[in-house]
Formats: sequence, C-alpha cells, structure tokens
Amino acid sequence: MILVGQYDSPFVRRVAVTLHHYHMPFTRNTMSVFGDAKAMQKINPLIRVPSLILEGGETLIDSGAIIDALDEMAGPARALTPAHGPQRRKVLQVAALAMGTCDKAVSLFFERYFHPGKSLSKDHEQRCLSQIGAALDRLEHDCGAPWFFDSHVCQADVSVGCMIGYLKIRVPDTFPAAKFPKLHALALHCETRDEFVKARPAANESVPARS
Ligand SMILES: N[C@@H](CCC(=O)N[C@@H](CS)C(=O)NCC(=O)O)C(=O)O
Repeated sequence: MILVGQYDSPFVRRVAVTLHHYHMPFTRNTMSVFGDAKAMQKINPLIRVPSLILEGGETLIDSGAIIDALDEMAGPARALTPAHGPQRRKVLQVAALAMGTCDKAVSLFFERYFHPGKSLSKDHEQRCLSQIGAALDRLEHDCGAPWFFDSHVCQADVSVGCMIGYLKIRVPDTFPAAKFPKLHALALHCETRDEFVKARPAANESVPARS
C-alpha cells in the first residue's frame, strides 16, 4: 500500500498511526497538495490528502473512509473502532469532533497564512476560534485517563492525539495546555507510543511558500 500525503496533516497522520498500529506495511508518497497539485489531482480530484493506494491499484480517499477499510482488513478483534453498538457510535462521535476541529484549525491556519495583515478576515478568524474552542471544551469534559475511554486505546485516542499534534504546530494559541489538562495528558501519552513516533512530521513536511 502507498500512503499519499505528509505527516503535518492530522488526517494523513491518523491513517499512518492506524497502519502502524495494525503492523500493516506501507510505503509513502510525500507529494504536496500545493507544490504538486497537478500530479495530486490525478490521484484525488479534490487535490486533498490522504489517499491510500491499495496493492491492486485501487485508490481510497478521506481518512475516515480509509480507516474504515483498514479496520475491516484488521478484523473486529484488532480494530481500533468497535464493529457495532453504542461503543462504535461513541468512538466515531469523538473522532468526528476531533477531525471537525482539525477542519476548522486548517481553515484558521490558512486564513492567517495566506491573508496576513490587513487582508485577514477577523470575522472568519473569530468564527474558527470559537468553533475550535467549543469543541475542545467538549472533548476536555468527556476525556478519560489514561485513554479517552479510560482503559483501552481506540480510534478516539488516535484522532484526538493527531488533532492536538496539529494544533500545537500550526495554531498553538488554540491549545493552552493548562486549560485542557486531560487532553494534554492524553496527547503526551499518545506521543510515547511507537505508532505515533513513527508518524511524526519530518522537517521537510511543511507549509507551502506564500505566493
Ligand atoms: N475529510 C478529509 C479532510 C482532508 C483534508 O482536509 N486534507 C487537507 C490536508 S490537512 C488537504 O488536503 N487540503 C488541501 C485542500 O483542501 O485544498 C479527511 O478526513 O481526509
């Protein structure tokens, strides 16, 4: 399998963490959605990452849909998301909130990055900050220890861990650790694990140059 995308994306990183967790071998294509847009569009018409190219050549897009396929390959006994019932709903809801927070964090980062100074939309910035802040309050309230659902690691932890990793590097003002002690502890716990260490962004997996 070939994972397309860079690890500074929380969406790509959560797929990589999941692949490592399942000990599924893969190689990487670290092309950029900005620098390599034309080539990227041949893989995903939306010019987005992650994509996962399967052994037979089939291409999957969207981290949620990709992880769903990986869970099926891993089988219900190993899957990071329970196969059915209330536990499945709970894990998927936390992952949805974490990935939705990432959507807003990416929007916030791009607003600040591509519209610096006077061209920045304060209204858009404030809306993103409000959405991210409220989502983090909810996640902090619901978070257990040492894992989100207390005793066992699951896709909620992978998604929240990758979300916090992204917030810290791209929009650090949104994540004051003292305000979110349970999430902060969860992220530190995640980052000690082999699958997270193996999926850390390298120095060259970075933001596009401003045009
Ligand atoms: N819902 C998608 C979101 C993917 C996404 O937003 N990826 C970002 C990278 S952080 C991207 O490729 N953005 C480029 C663009 O949308 O132009 C997923 O979970 O995979």
